Amino acid sequence: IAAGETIIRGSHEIDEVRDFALAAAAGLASHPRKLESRFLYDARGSRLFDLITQQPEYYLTRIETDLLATHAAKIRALTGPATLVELGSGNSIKTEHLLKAWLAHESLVGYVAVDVSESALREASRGISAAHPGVRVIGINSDYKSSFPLLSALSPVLALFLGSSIGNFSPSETTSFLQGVSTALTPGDFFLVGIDLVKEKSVIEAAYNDAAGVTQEFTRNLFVRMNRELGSGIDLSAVHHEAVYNPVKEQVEIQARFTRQQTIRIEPLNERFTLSSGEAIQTEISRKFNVDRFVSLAGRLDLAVEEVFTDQQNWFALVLLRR
Ligand code: AVI
Repeated sequence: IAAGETIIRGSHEIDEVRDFALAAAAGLASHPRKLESRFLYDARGSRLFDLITQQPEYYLTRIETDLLATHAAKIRALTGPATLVELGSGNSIKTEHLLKAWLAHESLVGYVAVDVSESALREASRGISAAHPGVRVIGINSDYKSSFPLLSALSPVLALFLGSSIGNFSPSETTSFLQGVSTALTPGDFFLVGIDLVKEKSVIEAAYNDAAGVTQEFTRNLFVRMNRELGSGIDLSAVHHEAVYNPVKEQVEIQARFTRQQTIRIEPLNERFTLSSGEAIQTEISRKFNVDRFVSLAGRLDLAVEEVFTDQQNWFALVLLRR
């Protein structure tokens, strides 16, 4: 392979607006009403999420980046040579610490970035190729599941799922995701996953209610997108972001509450839903983990713990698993 960057566009045969319309209609018809969080990441949503990661209250990215910077060489020593495959790569900034540790051993490093956002993928791939000529970047523009069949061909692999993105899955989705990764990897491959840990409610809630209001805008942007793509006709001034930590379920529950009655149209399907004033639509959950319980779940799915890296306050963990 030669150094440089390639973008492979996957999943574009599906009609994205129709997929959004069907998912939105199903979510609005359900009780409680909800929308799938994957639709938060259009081009503006991805930019807003990048901004969230820079807010002082949003500790997750800062701590994970420090952990990667501190332990990248150790991670490379534990895994040996491997192609890095990042699922949901976003802006790839944190991954640079790993790439540098890899480049200290090899002149040519393979990095496969998988992301649903084409704009984020193009920008990240270009940035990495320019900064690190020894890195061969392949960007795959699809959801992470579509990349699973590639993993066995790329072995030895270090798969990455960073940022506590796994926290946005329900418990059953988490199990099937880990099962999917485990099945796709070859024995001897590695999987590095970032998880946000259970901690004091006030710290967690501050991270999802930043003072600058970026997270509020991130939630509201989902309705901006619905108005644009689905002709929903939502009064955006009636949409209020709420993020509350539920200590029993150990998850942040993020919803949009409507301060006025709304009729939400899904034009491609010619459907409409009427919400009364005060009704809410859940847009995301963000689960917080306990390391031991996470490691034992992974173990049941044939992913054995190799090493756990945490910060001094025990707020965030990077868990290195071996297939
Ligand atoms: C992408 N994901 C890990 C973020 C989180 O912390 O759950 C999404 C997010 N939503 C609001 N703030 C951040």
